[in-house]
Amino acid sequence: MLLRSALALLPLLGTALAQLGGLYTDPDNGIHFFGFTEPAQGVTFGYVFPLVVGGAPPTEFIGEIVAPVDVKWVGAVPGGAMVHNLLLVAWPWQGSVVQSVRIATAMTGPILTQLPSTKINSTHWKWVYRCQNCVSWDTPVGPKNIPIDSFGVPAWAQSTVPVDNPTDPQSTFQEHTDFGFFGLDWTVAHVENDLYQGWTRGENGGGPPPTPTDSPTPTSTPTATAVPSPYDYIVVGAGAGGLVAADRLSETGKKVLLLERGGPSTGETGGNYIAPWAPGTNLTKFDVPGLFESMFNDGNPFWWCKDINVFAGCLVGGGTSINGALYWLPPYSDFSPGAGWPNSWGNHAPWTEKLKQRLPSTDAPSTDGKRYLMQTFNVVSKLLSSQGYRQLTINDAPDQKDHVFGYPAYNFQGGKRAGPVATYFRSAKTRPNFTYKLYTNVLNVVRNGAQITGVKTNDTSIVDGVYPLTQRGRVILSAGSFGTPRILFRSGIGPSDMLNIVKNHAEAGRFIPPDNQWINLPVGYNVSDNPSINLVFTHPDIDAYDNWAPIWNSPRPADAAQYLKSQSGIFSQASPRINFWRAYGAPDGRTRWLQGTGRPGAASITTSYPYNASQILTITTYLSSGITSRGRIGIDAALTARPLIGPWFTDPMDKQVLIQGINDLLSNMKNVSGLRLITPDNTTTITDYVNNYDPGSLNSNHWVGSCIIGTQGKAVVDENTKVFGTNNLFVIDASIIPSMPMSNPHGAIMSAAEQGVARIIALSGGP
Ligand code: 6FA
Repeated sequence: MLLRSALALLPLLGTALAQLGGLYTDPDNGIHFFGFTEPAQGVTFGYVFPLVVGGAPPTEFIGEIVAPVDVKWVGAVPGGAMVHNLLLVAWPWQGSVVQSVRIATAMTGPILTQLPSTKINSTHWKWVYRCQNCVSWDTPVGPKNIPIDSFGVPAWAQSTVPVDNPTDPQSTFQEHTDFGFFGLDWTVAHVENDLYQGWTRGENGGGPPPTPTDSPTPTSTPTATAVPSPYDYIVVGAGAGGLVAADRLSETGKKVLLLERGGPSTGETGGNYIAPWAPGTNLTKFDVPGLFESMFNDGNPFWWCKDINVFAGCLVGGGTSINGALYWLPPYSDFSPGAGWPNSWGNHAPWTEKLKQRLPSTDAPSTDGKRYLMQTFNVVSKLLSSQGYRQLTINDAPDQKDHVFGYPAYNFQGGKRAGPVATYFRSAKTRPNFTYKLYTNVLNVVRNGAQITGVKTNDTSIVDGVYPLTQRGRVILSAGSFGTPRILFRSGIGPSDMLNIVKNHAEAGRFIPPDNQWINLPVGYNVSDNPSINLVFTHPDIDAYDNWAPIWNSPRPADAAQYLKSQSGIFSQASPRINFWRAYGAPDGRTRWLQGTGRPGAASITTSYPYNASQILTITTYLSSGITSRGRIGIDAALTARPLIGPWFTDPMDKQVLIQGINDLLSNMKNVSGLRLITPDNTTTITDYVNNYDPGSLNSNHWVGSCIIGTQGKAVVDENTKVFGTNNLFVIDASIIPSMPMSNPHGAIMSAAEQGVARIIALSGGP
């Protein structure tokens, strides 16, 4: 991560697992609905149809949505998937409910009528409606309908962020903050026509509710009958590791399925979260590099994983779609035996070369080749030069990391975020043997002892939510340093304390293999992350860029216009303006490296000094390669993934070296006229500042090592990235990396993925 840490825990909204709906009677109107209350915000969705008479299917239904007032808009999709489907959207506005039908393609005139039991009180709003001509419709991909004579999987979506113009029923709105599906047996969601017609006239109740035998019981098994055809490779997670793996696997011509729990990110993936100043473009928040800082102060941060209590991106691209995009080619030492890699990984350079061919870096991302807002570079480079540092093009000499500084290298192309999404994912999608599914959360692998036969997901449109493997098929977990361990725990792989948490969980406990099939591996141990300490300065030359606060809503007009015109200027770059490294020997005989990143602005300032807020800059100092501290991550009783033991400064030598590095950096500040340190101020020493630093703020979100590569007994995966004790389960993501890379890690992760996936392809016994 760059400069940010999850000071506050993200709210736990709950995972969007599909569950079964059932019969309920609304006491306000006596209507017998078939529906479901989702567990995140407690929004209820109900539907009821008239009976099928004389073979003529009904063309309409009555529905309702009941939502807490905190929920600002709700969408119901009875047909079950968001694309080419009937979408009904409603929100409360000044005592009324505003309603609309959304569908991109032709429909024979849906008629929406609000029924009288619609109401709003101090805690909830309720929309009861009749939807005529709403059961079937045409789409560019053929006719679609609500499957009223079978089992269906209606979808729902909602947001805690209001629509853009609440008086306009066709108002635009930002992407939902939560969504899900539930299973419903539409065949029983019908009542006598007379009763139904009475309800359409606003009559209350009447008639007995359908007998229990007519209605689905919430505990019954879904009757989804679709069984997907088996895949040769299933890759779980579309992040830094997963996209490299999926693309390379699909090059082999084998049948590859990529499952991603989140939704689209950049415009090319279907993302549409666009700043108010870029209407009509496909330049989403995830495309525009200069919007990076706005990831952390947005009212609708749907991209963060809600069930991981540090920052992690749950969308296409994973962390690479929301990060600062600092992209470093790894030095030799990152993959050396000394860093914990198996000897057979020693000659790693060709794999980094493959990565570089596919995704070159740039340190001048603006399309006009110029660099903007460079005052921070100028000030900090003066400080470093006077300490014997020299300037390099960093990625031209990855092995030179002592006393060097340079312009930040990014994964941007054409002034936009590129990363693995605009490269590996783009090419995978062109291949007919490659399939990907979004919003598909993998819960566990399905295994029979050592053999994995498929993955279980939240997809209720297929039998048991399971995507099967071919007989010699393989699963590759790429769900990240927290996501992959959780899937392993839920699959009965890991330390027994974590597996027992799963076993005791009401839902997950039903699917964990029996104890005698548990595989005891150190999943979650050996975790490291860079401890990072922020130093805040002022200098009269600095333009703090309004501390990045207005960039989403009201940026400096000329900068926004320049970017819109040609993807050039300040918005073509994320906030960092300089990076540097220095090596330190230590009394324990190890070498550790200090990394620094400088940028205009500051995430937080604690100072007794008066200061000019328009002249602030931050240097984040990290301890990187050579670090010896380790922590542990795991899950709690709600299955939220979280650090159990923080990985920072468990070895005091790490802290000693970082303090030394900071003192050295500050030692000759007087050589840079006008440079003033404001955080920490003169009320504390550097040692006390580091000692008293909030442990949560030490987090860099560069987590590695939770499924460490190495030898049996010490590691989770072997030198071919195969999980010990299994025949066909592999891991390719940050979690296999045995120790902190030299720099912000996504370059090293993608490079590791190149070698890892090549080993999987070459390994005998596969598809
Ligand atoms: N790394 C850098 O190199 N440079 C940076 O500037 C940088 N900045 C940041 C940063 O600013 C933030 C806020 C964060 C959170 C991280 C940063 N990092 C930076 C770190 C870098 O992004 C991560 O190290 C890197 O993305 C990790 O790559 P992995 O492949 O290990 O994991 P990802 O998180 O990228 O992807 C996991 C994917 O799996 C996600 O798309 C997720 O939605 C999906 N997933 C998780 N569980 C799943 C499940 N059960 N089913 C299906 N999909 C799942």
